[in-house]
Amino acid sequence: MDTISPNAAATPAADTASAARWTVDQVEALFELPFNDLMFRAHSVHRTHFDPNAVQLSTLLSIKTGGCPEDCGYCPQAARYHTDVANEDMLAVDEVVAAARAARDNGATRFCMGAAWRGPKQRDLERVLGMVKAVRELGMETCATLGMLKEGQAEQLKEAGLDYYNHNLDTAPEFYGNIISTRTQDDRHDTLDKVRAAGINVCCGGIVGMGESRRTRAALIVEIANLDPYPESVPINNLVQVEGTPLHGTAVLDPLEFVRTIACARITMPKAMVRLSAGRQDMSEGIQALCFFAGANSIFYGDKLLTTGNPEAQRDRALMERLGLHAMGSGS
Ligand code: SAM
Ligand code: DTB
Ligand code: SF4
Repeated sequence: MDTISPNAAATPAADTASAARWTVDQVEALFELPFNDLMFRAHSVHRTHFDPNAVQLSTLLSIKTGGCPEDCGYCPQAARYHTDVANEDMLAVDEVVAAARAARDNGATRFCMGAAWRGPKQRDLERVLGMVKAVRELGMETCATLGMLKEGQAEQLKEAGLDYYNHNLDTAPEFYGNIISTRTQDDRHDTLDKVRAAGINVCCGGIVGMGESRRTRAALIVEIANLDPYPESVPINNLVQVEGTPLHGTAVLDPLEFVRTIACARITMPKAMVRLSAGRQDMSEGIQALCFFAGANSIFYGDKLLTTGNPEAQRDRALMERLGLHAMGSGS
């Protein structure tokens, strides 16, 4: 049990990966704590499990951009929305290796390759396997996000040396149909199960700021935290509003509510890497500092996410320096 809690409410039966079962009421109660109580509790959990001043740096690369057949309401890469994103063929292995080397030389320890697919075709997967092997040879951790996987594909990725597979649940079950209609959350769970069964680390998070309620945010955190075991890596994205997507023009989330979401992820998934993901470009440095205090210990590092902007690496280094944060080494 959590003895440092300033408030005995909302503590699950245990805090181990497989035993804790959170309820939406419990997590909503966390969201509703006075801000200082929530921050104290989240930071205390964070310190118990991590060096509180270490931040892991992951760099993203879009290896296949645009033209996606899915209809995710937030995404600039869906073929059906008219955004400024130009479709591009899949990159060649050597282009990816060059980008990964640059990311490594800039201080990133993990390289994440994203593709605008519903799922990879076998021929496309084969080129990705070559990318994974080559990036690993640079001494970096590898991550891929390629959409839904078919039988046997996760095993091939594992065999190539893939360390993490990113596949987000994105939002709570009851809100999912408002955002995406071309697949169900069960489809997402099916791929997450395949990734877990293949022995690849699971990276699974979601997006907030899509017009959902606080209870829906709590339900998203519960859904992720109750995966058994919970993911090794949990990206929390703030919606990046892109003109031409259905969610463009959504009321912007109170930044302190984003911080609360990070805190709830930390409390419910004490040993996971919690990534302060998309949305940092429009976030003040003060809010980012609060996110680190609340338990975020990973960021996307580099001037671009997949198609949208991210703070320049130089600016992130300066922020880390001001906050006395250091980069986590590879493998940590
Ligand atoms: N196509 C694959 C899929 O959807 O699983 C992989 C790439 S997709 C771009 C990866 C994740 O990026 C999505 O699951 C979503 O969480 C996130 N994402 C996409 N567009 C976003 C946006 N505008 N703001 C925040 N996160 C976004
Ligand atoms: C994740 O949770 N966020 C990243 C990564 N996983 C693949 C993607 C963010 C994408 C933001 C919109 C874009 O740049 O296209
Ligand atoms: Fe396609 Fe992924 Fe974008 Fe959805 S989030 S439209 S699946 S690229």
